[in-house]
Amino acid sequence: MGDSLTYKILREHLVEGTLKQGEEITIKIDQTLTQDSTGTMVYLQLEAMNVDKIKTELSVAYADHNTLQTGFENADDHAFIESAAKRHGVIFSKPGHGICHQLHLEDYGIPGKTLLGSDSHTPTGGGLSMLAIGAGGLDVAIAMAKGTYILTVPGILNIELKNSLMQWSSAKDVILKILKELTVKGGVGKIIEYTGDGVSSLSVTDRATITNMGAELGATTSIFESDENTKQYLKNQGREEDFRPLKADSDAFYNEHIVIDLSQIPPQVAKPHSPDNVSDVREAGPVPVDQVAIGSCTNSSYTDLMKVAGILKGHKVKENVSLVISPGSSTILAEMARNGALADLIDAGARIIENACGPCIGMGQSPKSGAVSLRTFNRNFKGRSGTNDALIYLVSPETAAVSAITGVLTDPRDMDIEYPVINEVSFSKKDSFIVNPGREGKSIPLEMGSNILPFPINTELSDELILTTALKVKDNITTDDIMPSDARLLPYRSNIPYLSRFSFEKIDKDFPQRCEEKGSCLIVAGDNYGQGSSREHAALAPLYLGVKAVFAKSFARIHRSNLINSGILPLVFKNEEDYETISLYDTVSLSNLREGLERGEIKAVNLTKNLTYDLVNTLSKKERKIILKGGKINL
Ligand code: MIC
Ligand code: SF4
Repeated sequence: MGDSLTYKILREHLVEGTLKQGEEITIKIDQTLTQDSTGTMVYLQLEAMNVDKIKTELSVAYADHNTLQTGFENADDHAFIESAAKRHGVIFSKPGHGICHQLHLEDYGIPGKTLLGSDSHTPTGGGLSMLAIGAGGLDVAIAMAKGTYILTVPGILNIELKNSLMQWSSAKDVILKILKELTVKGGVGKIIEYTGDGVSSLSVTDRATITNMGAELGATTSIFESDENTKQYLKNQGREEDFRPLKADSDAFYNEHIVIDLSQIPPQVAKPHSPDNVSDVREAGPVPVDQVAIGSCTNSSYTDLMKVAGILKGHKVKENVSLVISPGSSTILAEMARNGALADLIDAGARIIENACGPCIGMGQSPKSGAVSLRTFNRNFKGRSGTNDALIYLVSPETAAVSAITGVLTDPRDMDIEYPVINEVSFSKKDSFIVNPGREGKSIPLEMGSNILPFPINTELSDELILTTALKVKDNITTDDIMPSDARLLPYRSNIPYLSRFSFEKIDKDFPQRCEEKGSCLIVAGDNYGQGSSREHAALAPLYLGVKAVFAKSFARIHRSNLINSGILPLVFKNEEDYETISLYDTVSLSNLREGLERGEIKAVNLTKNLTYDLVNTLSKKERKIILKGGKINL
């Protein structure tokens, strides 16, 4: 049988190991990206590794998350990242340039290359046929230092797309529909490869919307082939020479195969508080709306925003509605300023904010109490907007724009309005927001602001642990739950001691204090623990607070790696019923850990209840070494 596109790229990049599902392999990483809210840790870690020269072909440090400068902290972080980037030969993209994933597509992505990014939505690059994977900051620092990444070969899920979309439905509706069918756990342990005759009807940015939200499925990454649309996209960006045609063999082997008929997908909406809580927009009904937010790495491309401008032209945003737009890049915004579409948006009553993540990560524009906010973003976890009781709905740009006019959640097919047809344009590019690294390298001093503190480092694993259960949580806990991030807390991403005081704030605000009182602690969790973002702060803050182990029914991929990298044991219940029997404050002991890790099974004793638990150690040999050493930095 032939190769999938994924296997072709993995084969080209294989450094060590056997390319077989479930095997651990080392692959060459061609490119890395970091952003500012995970980036300070990455560059602190790179400094700690004392690396002279990075080994990647290209590495870019974007500043796009922490762009509200309500105090000195974010600007200090940017100055630090810029200085570290110069020291290590990394390109720095200044704040205001745009959102990392949109910018990387426009300026640097190359079909067939591997990309590792310290952000969970790095798979956006799969729209441009990259094998683009999100990872914790330390793994990205190591990829820069060594040019490699270790990965367990996932199963390949082939989603065959048939036919083309109906008018008013778009790529966002496709991925929401897939989320409805597969759920937020449906992609765990998988790479999703899209094929079929429907692919040619989707532009690169449509494809990127779909691969972007593969992160919400829990997938390692998602990928499309590289074809004439890819060539046209690169040509429009002035980089036709980066094009390379790529597709799977016609008899490629896939572990799973499903078919989606694009022509049968009406506009979709993900209702509060999970991206897989999806229904047809018509079914969800005419929910009155307070805020509409358009942008994010999912839906802020030129075509998306031009469609929004086309819909809003000559209309007025409903009186009770605040419409806020954060374009994906300065190139897009400048083009819309030149062609007049920006004026159409402003005339309609849109609030234009910076080219950045903005409201997607609660960095400003938190909605009013109890508000309904329609967003073209990718995550609608409770509290992520910065307003804990807000109800966030995820929709396409078309549905968002139409609903901003009507003031209620509206299927665009139900409004008598002409469908906006958007023509391809060649972008005129400026490099005003780019700082290229000079030749001075390590002689450049690091600019360390006073809020940038050393990251916590674990100690070697002891053979016996006596832990207090400091928290018990349910299924699908997100990293936004573990380490909330909004305009208030994002400025402290470089200050783990301060940040850790807010760990699990929205679920159990006494958790940090409990840890402080009890010393060595345990977290008990349900399925898919740690889904969502790549922020290693969700491991570093618990590490700082004394968490030594997490017992869960299952873990999300990136968070599991971040726990291991921090030397925190991620252990899985052999019998899921055992989860029910552990209570807050129970004392749990783990003994003969080294031998247990070697054998693959560990026994824990609940000393409070006199019960024994079997835990499965899912650690690979390499991961075991990391845990024994108390984390990857130590190793
Ligand atoms: C997110 O969308 O949650 C973020 C903010 O981009 C995170 C990264 C972070 O927490 O800094 C992600 O997706 O990895
Ligand atoms: Fe930024 Fe939101 Fe995309 Fe995360 S999901 S990278 S916060 S735009």
